Amino acid sequence: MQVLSHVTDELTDLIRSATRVAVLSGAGISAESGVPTFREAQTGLWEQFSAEDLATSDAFHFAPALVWTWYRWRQSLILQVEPNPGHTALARWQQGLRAAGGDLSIATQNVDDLHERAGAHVLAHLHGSIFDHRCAECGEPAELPVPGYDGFAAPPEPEDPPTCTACGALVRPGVVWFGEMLPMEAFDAASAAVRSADVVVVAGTSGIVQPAASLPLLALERGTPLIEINPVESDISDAMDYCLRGPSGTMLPALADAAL
Ligand code: BJW
Ligand code: ZN
Repeated sequence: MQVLSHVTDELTDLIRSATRVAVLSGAGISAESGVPTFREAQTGLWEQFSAEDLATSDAFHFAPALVWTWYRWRQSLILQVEPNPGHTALARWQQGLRAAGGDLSIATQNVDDLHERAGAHVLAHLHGSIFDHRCAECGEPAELPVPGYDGFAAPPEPEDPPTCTACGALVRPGVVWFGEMLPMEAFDAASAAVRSADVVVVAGTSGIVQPAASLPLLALERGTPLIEINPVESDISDAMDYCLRGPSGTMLPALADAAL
């Protein structure tokens, strides 16, 4: 494994020759847009809880208003921020490869829409979307207006979730909580993309949460080069061929420049 502070000539040669690139992104790629990562300490109304405590169906069952308001507030925050140079570099790289007959696929653990707003096509949202809603009991989709919170200020108090028009149960966010299955189609598409890639880029994830954290390891089956972008070592750094130690807002534009 090579730990690097910049894109070297060797890495440039590797990237330039790759026509099929698979990118696996996590919360770190949205950090420079102002979206807190999942494992950062929380503030305001939620400071006594870790995000891991709130992202479960048990938490929603026992404290629905608290969990619901956390998600509505996070939606507000995401709507108030913009994609950063990491997102736009991936969109540019994807467009460049597609124009040349290749492809760059993005599978993200993120529930935000910043890749899309940067102009990229996302192959798989492995943990769902924070902007989708469905009934917690019957699964009926629910359309809701944009939340009225200021995403930079904590809401004054928790609000109850709305109820399902079909069965009257509570409406929940369309994300994947701990203990729940990932959407099979998204996981299969991400696996296939990694298996058919010439190079795999893993950006901004701690590599803690399964089964998403095991996706990059599929690249090892064919000896496909793995590149990690993260300012610090992650749980999956040891499996990487190259670790670019820095923020994705700097490293992804450098990789895209090397590629195109
Ligand atoms: C930067 C940066 C910058 C900062 N530039 N980088 C095997 C072993 C042990 C446990 C399990 C296992 N298999 C399954 C489990 C259980 C569980 C799990 O993995 N638990 C772990 C905590 C151990 N997994 C599940 O429950 C999954 N389901 C499942 O396995 O189903 C099968 C099953 C069903 C029933 C019974 C048994 C099995 C579901 C997982 C769902 C995860 N959902 C969440 C919440 C989504 C909704 C929401 O957002 O609220 O997804 S959890 C949370 O973690 C969120 C994230 O997508 C996910 C990953 O986090 P991520 O992206 O890595 O963020 P961070 O914050 O951890 O890291 C950020 C990184 O960025 C850091 O490294 C920074 O350094 C870096 N960074 N600035 C680049 N500028
Ligand atoms: Zn229902």
